[in-house]
Amino acid sequence: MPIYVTRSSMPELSEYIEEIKPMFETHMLTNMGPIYKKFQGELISYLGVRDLSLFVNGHLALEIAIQALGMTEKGEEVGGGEVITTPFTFVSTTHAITRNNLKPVFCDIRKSDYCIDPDKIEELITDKTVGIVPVHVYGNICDVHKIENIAEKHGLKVLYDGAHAFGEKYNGRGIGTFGDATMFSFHATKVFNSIEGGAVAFRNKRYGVALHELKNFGMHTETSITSVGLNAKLDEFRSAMGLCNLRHIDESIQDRKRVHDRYYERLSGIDGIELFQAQKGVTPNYAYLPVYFDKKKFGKSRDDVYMELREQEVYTRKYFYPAINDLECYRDLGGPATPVAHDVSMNILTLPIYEGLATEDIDMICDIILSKK
Ligand code: T4K
Repeated sequence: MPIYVTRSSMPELSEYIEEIKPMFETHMLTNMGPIYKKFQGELISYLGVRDLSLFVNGHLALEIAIQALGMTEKGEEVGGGEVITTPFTFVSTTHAITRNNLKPVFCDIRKSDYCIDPDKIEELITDKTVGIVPVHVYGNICDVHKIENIAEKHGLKVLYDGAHAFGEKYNGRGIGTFGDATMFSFHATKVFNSIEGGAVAFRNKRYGVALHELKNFGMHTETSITSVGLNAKLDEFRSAMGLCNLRHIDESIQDRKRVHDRYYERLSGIDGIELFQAQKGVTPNYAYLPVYFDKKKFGKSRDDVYMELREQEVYTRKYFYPAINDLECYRDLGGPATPVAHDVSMNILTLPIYEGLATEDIDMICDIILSKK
């Protein structure tokens, strides 16, 4: 059996059927129905956030959140707003900025956590900067305090792309409570899924109204349309899947920890293999298993390991290669060089990690990695 980088968590079929059964009586399938509301309430409590709005996917959640926070409007006021963000992410982050007619300005990352380097943000701020969109990449937490200080000093909005950070806490505080808002993705490939889905967690009630209206065609009331919105509502079937998966999320994360720990047992202390070191105060979710290969020391490059594993039907991923500012659609944007992001994107590989991945399979993967070229 091939092994992929991840495998979606799913409940028992009977559990899902139980959850969707009422719909066959009520015929209420979407538009923020009772299952959506139940799911929303349980998520608020699980994530420890003040409020959140559910979306059909993480990307649209991010795109709409940028608008709801007022970055788009401010961008028009200043004649072409700029948003400081990371080049080491999935392309969705950057597309969400660009599709709001804002210019992404790429700030380099730190080698220690692959997140935006807070010490390099301020030098990129101009009179056109309207916000910062950092990413908790792989579930590694950004330096939220430094970012908050910079944002306050310069009057900027902060929207975290927390697509990978579901359920994480920093010093006991839900990660979705930092910044003005945080997006979570519930895509099938994530730690937690509702098949497709996403959410924006926020504190300010004003943002809640804007998010709610923008994802529902800009409808303020039945007859009053106050903004140019779109349709990005999460439906009842997906909400039901979310409710089921939420019941098992703690066991699922616990099992990911088992997988993570086994890889670390096998791969730690090897010259040329760099593993991410746990962050102080962070309750992790083990979303990804990134490994940085230093060819000079290890003897094999990231691409060598990728190919060797592929030959044995182990499909790892080069998340996130190329760096965004090396992609065809962004490479002509200009901006400062981001050598750390470029280097990391060239040398990092994400190994299979998911609930239920057998220890023998992890060992087989490690044997292939550690075999001589
Ligand atoms: N921001 C960040 C930082 C993100 O990483 C993402 C999404 C977003 C924003 C946007 O959130 P969403 O709009 O997606 O909610 C995947 C996902 O499609 C994407 O959600 C994710 N990031 C990105 C990092 O990865 P692919 O093209 O690499 O996925 P795919 O189809 O190759 O799947 C990988 C493996 O997962 C498969 O080999 C098998 C397994 N799998 C896949 C699917 C689709 C399953 O087990 N079940 C499934 O249903 O993009």
